[in-house]
Amino acid sequence: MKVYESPNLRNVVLVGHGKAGKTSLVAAMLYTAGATQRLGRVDEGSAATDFDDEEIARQMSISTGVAFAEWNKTKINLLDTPGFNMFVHEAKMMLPAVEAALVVVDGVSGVEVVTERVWGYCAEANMPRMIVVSRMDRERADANRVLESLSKSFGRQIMPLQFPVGSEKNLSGIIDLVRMKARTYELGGSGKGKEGEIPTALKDTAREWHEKLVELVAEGNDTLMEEFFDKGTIPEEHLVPALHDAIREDRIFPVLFASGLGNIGADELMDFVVDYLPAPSERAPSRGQVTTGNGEPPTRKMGDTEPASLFVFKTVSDPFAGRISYFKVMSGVMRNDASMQNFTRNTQEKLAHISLMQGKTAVAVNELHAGDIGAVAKLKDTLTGDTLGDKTAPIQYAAVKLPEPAITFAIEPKSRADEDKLGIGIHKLMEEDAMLRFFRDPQTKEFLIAGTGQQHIEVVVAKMKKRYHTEVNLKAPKVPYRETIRGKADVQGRHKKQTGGHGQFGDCKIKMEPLPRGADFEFVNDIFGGAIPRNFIPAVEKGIKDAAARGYLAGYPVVDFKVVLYDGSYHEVDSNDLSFQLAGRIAFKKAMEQAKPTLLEPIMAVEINVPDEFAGSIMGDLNGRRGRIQGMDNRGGNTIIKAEVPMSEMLTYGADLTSMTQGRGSFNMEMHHYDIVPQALQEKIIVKAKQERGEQPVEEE
Ligand SMILES: Nc1nc2c(ncn2[C@@H]2O[C@H](COP(=O)(O)OP(=O)(O)OP(=O)(O)O)[C@@H](O)[C@H]2O)c(=O)[nH]1
Ligand SMILES: [Mg+2]
Repeated sequence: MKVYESPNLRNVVLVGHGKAGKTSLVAAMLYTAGATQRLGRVDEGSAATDFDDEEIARQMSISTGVAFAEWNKTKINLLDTPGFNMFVHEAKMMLPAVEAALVVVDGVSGVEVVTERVWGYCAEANMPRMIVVSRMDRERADANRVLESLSKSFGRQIMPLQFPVGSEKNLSGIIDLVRMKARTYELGGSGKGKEGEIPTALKDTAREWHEKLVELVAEGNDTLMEEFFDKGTIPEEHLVPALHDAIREDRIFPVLFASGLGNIGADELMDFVVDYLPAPSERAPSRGQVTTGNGEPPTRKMGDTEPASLFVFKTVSDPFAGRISYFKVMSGVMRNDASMQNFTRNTQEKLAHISLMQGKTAVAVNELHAGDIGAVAKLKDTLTGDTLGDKTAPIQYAAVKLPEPAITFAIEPKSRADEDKLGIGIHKLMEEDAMLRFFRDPQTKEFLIAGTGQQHIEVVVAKMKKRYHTEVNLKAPKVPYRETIRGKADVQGRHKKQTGGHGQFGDCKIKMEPLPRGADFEFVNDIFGGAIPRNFIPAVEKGIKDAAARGYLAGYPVVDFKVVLYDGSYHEVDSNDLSFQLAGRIAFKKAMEQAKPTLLEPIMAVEINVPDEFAGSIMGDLNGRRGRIQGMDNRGGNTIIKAEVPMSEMLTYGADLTSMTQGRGSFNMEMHHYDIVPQALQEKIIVKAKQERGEQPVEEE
């Protein structure tokens, strides 16, 4: 395996709406570059970056696949992310590992809900973007319409660098609008186009676009502007580097055209990636997140002469190979068998057998240079988001922030044997799945599993069965209600047991008041003069926290409140930690009685995309679900509705939307905030929660 250095590397992430053609486009590039013997196909389960059993079974990407193509003396690392809304956080997680994104858009649908979502992730990270309109061979694919849809969503910086020749099943070539040449392809052929002149019928279109392109490139650059005014054009040798800079600086978002399945345009796409997208060495130095010692956090350039550091952006728990960590070399040179410090966890790791990943296949290498991407198996403590590096030069890069999971199910092991294996299997899966959570309801003792949506949890259940031979039943989704207070309280909590022998004594006085939503919990110690000895104060706090976790109204955690401990008393002999914990609990309960407790429910931010004719009925339906419409937008015959809706009303929305729109609607939702549950519903929820926990409903006095 040839060794590549930063100027000859390109790291790109493929992002976009589900089924836009990302995985197929990667397959086309790999085949065209000679990395695979055949053109891989998603529908045959042979695409290099969709190799997991679940991906093959569902014919969709579930987690990011990593592969590379060697092209024009450059290694292009390709990170193929899933576009299905429940897995789209993967796109965000890959951004620290790349210098550019290929935003893949379907030639028929243009910009879709997830396209805008991933565009937002890229914009936040100032990530250079190149748009690839794929599936151009499909019926009703239309270059002009897609360009319009792109400009409408992303503005005037959208600029085609190519234009297709022929359309739908007669798609036969691609025009390069920079060099003003055309390439002709055979649908389903080798992927290597034949260069020639632009067909006469398209000469005018091509010229118009070329001029617009030249103008836009010159806009940011005085010397080029002058040249443009003098000569009426900019020669290629000036245009290409200027375009490269404009793309790197997010001044231009170029648009290319292709067909992954038909293998059209992959060669020129790779040419463009090499020519126009930035190399790792062009990236601004990466800043560490944690200050070590004095002053500013350290920074590293993506160069070989810096001390070695690497960032782990993905983990796979393979039942046979064990844990595989995917990393980006952020600085320095990584050699096989190196020992490195994990700065996130303060442990040492040995990186034996580093490799490059070609889909599921590991290709062994001896060294990897700054800017490259690789993988290593069997690290002891390292997980996604960790920084490793040269012990003498500590640095820690920021891990990607993700939203909280949106949905919780109770799961039940099918047998005793399954129960024993359950925790082990799920914990392994959690290593590779950043949005998976697993815990136990402290009251019902049920196992709970949380994720981004029903399909996500179903994938987890399928993996548990296949990989760890553990079978579970899923029970109806649970809404993660919370409790809070709306009033203040001032109470005393006293625990006293002094009958014979060693007694117990704890006594505290607390004030309780509400905090803003999302503030969780705050504890203030306001004891003066030793009314409670300092060493018992954490026990009071612990007692209150434990009680809050168990809830007051319906067993849901109490949040967004502040406790001020301001007085109390103790006993020389009988006071101990436990007594003060119990005093804290008693005080908490008494305070809740006074402080107007209330239930909170999760409210989801929902985005629904339906053909215009369904918009009216969908809005009416949202009303019935206590939804609040936040906005509406029209896009090429479709209406996008944005709304905030309580989660409890959305548990079966996927199926409901399908039946309301004959399968033509799609939606996306994520956790947005918590809000107070209307009074009339509170009582029902409380009664139900108590029944589920096997408690008798309390009669009101
Ligand atoms: N006609 C046509 N079909 C294509 C093309 N590219 C992909 N497809 C088909 O479209 C479907 C989706 O393609 P994928 O490559 O899996 O799309 P994706 O963007 O990776 O989808 P997710 O992984 O779910 O986000 C598959 O059935 C492909 O065979 C293309 O260029 N032309
Ligand atoms: Mg895919």
